[in-house]
Amino acid sequence: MAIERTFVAIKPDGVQRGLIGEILGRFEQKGFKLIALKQLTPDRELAEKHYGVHSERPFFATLVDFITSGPVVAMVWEGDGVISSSRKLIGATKPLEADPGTIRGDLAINIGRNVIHGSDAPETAQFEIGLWFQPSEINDWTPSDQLWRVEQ
Ligand code: IDP
Ligand code: MG
Repeated sequence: MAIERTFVAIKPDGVQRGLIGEILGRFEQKGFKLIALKQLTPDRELAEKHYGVHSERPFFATLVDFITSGPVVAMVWEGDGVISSSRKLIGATKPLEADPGTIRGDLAINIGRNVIHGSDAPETAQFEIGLWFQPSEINDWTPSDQLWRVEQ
């Protein structure tokens, strides 16, 4: 597996429900490396670009209303295979179909309130990281316990 970067965001419902620590902890405990983190309320332009692939879908306007309704916690995580692994940690889009043990499976019920976003492929990860973060906001660092997570 190659070292990858992925964009993850705790949506306004996750922030409002006090789930930031719980969600962040799952990525930390897995062993991925947090290289960028900020809280912001996205404007419509950012939200419409982020969800541009869904612009023709009937739920697009309500999705943009929701994601711009309050603070979001935006992150970049780095590690071996982090893009697909994050999607597994997150679980299926419909929380009632998400496996127990996943973030959506454990913490959500409704598709429109599924608490977290994660990039679904290398191209979308690159696009979303560039959309939400300036290069100067991304921190390249080596965790002091790296030796104990990754074969050297
Ligand atoms: P994903 O978040 O698992 O990648 P996508 O299909 O990319 O799922 O959809 C983006 C977001 O749009 C979902 O997380 C969900 O919040 C919302 N969404 C997707 N499909 C529906 C729907 O049928 N009704 C309402 N919201 C939806
Ligand atoms: Mg998606």
